[in-house]
Amino acid sequence: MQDKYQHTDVERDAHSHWAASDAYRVTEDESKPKFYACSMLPYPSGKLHMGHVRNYTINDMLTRQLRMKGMNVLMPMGWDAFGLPAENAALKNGVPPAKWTYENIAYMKKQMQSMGLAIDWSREIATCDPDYYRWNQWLFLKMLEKGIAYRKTQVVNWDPVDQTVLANEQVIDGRGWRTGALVEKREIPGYYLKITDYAEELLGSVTGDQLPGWPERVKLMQENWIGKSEGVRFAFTHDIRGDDGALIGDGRMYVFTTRADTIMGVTFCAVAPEHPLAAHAARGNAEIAAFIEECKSGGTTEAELATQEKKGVRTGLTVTHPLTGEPVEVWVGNYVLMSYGDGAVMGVPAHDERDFAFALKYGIEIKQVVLVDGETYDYHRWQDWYGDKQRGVTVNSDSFSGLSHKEAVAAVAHALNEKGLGDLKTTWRLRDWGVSRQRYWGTPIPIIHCDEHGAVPVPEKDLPVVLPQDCIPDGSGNPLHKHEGFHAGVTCPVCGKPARRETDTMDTFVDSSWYFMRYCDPKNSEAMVAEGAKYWMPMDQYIGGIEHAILHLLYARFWTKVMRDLGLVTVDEPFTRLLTQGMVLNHIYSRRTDKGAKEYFWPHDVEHVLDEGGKIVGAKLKNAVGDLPVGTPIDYEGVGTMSKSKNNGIDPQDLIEKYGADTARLYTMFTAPPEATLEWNDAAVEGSYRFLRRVWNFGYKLSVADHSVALASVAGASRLQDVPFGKEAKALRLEIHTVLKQVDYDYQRMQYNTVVSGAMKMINALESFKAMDSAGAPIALIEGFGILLRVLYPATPHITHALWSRLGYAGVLGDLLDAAWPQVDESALVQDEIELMLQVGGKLRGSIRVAAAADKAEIERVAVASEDFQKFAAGATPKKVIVVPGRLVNIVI
Ligand code: ANZ
Repeated sequence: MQDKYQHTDVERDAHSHWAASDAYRVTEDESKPKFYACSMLPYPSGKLHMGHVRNYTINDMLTRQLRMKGMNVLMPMGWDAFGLPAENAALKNGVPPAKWTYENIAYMKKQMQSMGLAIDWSREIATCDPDYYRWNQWLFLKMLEKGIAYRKTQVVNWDPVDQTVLANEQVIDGRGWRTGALVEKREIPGYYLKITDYAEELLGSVTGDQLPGWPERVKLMQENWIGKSEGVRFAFTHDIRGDDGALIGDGRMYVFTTRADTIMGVTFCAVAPEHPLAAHAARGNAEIAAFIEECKSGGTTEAELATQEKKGVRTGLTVTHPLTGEPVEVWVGNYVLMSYGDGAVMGVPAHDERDFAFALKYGIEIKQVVLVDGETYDYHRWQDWYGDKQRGVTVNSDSFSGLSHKEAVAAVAHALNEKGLGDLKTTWRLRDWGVSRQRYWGTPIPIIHCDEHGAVPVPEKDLPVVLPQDCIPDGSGNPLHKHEGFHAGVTCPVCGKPARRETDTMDTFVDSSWYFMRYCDPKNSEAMVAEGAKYWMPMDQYIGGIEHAILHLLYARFWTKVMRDLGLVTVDEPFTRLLTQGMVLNHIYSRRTDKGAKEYFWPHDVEHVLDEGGKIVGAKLKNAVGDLPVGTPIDYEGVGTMSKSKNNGIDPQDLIEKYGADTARLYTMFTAPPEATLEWNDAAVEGSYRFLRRVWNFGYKLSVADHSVALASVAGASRLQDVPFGKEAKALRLEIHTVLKQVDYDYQRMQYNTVVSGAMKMINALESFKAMDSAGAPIALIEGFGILLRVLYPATPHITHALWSRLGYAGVLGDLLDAAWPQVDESALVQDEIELMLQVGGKLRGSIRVAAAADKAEIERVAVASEDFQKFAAGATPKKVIVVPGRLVNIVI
């Protein structure tokens, strides 16, 4: 055995050992309980970042430990290989997205392998592989048949210069990211999936008790996104006619409100810029037309709408209030969404904050109709109580006055219903999922366009529709339009006449909605999923970033339910437990250049400037950077997520090369609990490495003696109870087993940082044990170190594997991969003697040791006689002695 810890040799040996036995390949073994743990599949961006290292190490610790506990564990890996960055790289470097993607995959796979992850690579998937995405296409066809997928027009971002559709993230401040041209909204046809049909069920399991293993905050985010809203939908009648003389909307302008109790406070109505009444008013009115045009270039997300300034124009149209019969003016408002409710709102400035701002700006009447006792209404300033549903009582509302929110809503709904104008209604925020993307690098949508028969589904037998691998996007639209090979020989499945393929591809969220099920049957060419999914699903533990808490998880849940309804799987929910790992952060250092631009500096080039209290007050260069000399003052921005653009990322590869994968793994596990953020700290990386060296050194010292006798007794664990351990050996066993008990609990709750601190306590206890002549000492040591190795193994599998084999544990207890998890020996926890805190007059003055079985009188006697007490009492006699069993003795003098 090498006397020094050589991580490169240790890790190489471990890798070849595992490779030789194909150690992580799993099958559907019915004789064992299964456990399926999976990390969200990475995008093959080029190389691993620290977030990946953290995520996969959590997954690895979980599966390695559960395997030792006798479970059949699956940890798969794959690549979310379609998407925009590959197209952007193609634009920049002229390499086809396929080539770029596969090269990245190869490199990142190597990196993962160097981390020593227990991945079953036989199940690897790349979503850009036709064997995978054919099933996206297949299920899409099934959804079309069932009416879950359908075609309708959609609004897209159009870049008029590049003549291309832009993704939302390619629109920056309303302009195309490449051309800088003002982006237009265009309506084009696309495919949608009816996720709204599943809204109630998707909501039910996040609000009910079906997902106890999910973080509350993620469930709440899903709940808000689905956004079930109970209110009243009703119509304002009118006789506004279009150019054809027909009543627009049959003479009814519908609105949705959650505050029907405020209906008597309506002083205006507002419609979305895309509403038919707005379009009508804009005809022949340049001001309105210009306003609508202006709204088109604004943001479309709800967040953008919520923060932008509320603006509008009067249409000159009026509608009739359904209960008072009074005319109400109609405005066009930029804060009204066409896609929510009916694209129109009743304006109640007195009780809705947006309407209030709008009314103040345009001088619209504000009419108070709700009162909260003891409050005074101020018409110039919004106060929170104006919108208070709980405490409010209706006023100024004729027959609806004096009612609570609930009573008033019911009464108003009833009155509207009597008039045939409206009723109670549930509205959802959730929209159907638009899956068409006007992009190249994605799953082709399996549709053929025929002049005569329109959009015809590709027959199932012709799947997959294979995406050409040789396109190099040039920024001007989807290259599939021009790719003649893609369209060559395509005929209409109905009439057989020449036709063209659909060139839109699917949203990449489709790919990630079910890959975790494909891992279960990765090579099946007959079916999307089969026996494997029956065995492994639902997934027992899913691990990923909080940034996927809404869309990805919602789509995956929806997709699973669709597959269930098609009889493909039997589970309702795909993920039993979810862990959202915290971000990895690092310090950010920057400086304004002479030209006013911001320049970021690598943390290794900078040192902190501290005040007397040790607080960071600034920073300066400790290495010369470019023209800047050592000592140049630099701005310290605090900590933030590691990112390329801020020069504060740490490359895991450097870390692995310098210290080894075990240190990288240990560090990320030790520094923070998995769900908390992790602040980078170079000194702590060093510390992790030093700790592993200590473990190695201890193992090396043990290795020089022959331990076959001790190993034999440790292997036959039941006989350990009979060993007459001496006092010191007993104390060591007490410490080791106490920590083991804590560690067991921490493993169960995936609190891996304290698992590592447990291991540190163990090495401390082992190192400080010197009483080799204590009875049973060698056994206690060999037992203790064997426990330490197993406790540490899931975090640092290489070094522990090496020590386990070289010290002979493997010979008696088997390969560490499948060695039984150590059992807490309850008899080792029984103490002969215990230590109690000694207080005098409530102040800590020392401690005493008493027999564990000592009664109160005996404890009092020992305490009063103790040296610590005598010193402080200085002859005084005890007035009272208080004993808190197992903890302390307090003597009052
Ligand atoms: C009048 C009113 C008075 C409202 C009041 C609120 C407070 P949630 O809870 O999110 O469903 N609304 C309806 N359709 C809209 C649209 N297309 N665009 C923008 N806003 C719309 O919100 C329902 C409320 O959002 C509705 O209730 C409506 O304003 C507004 F004191 O009606 B309320």
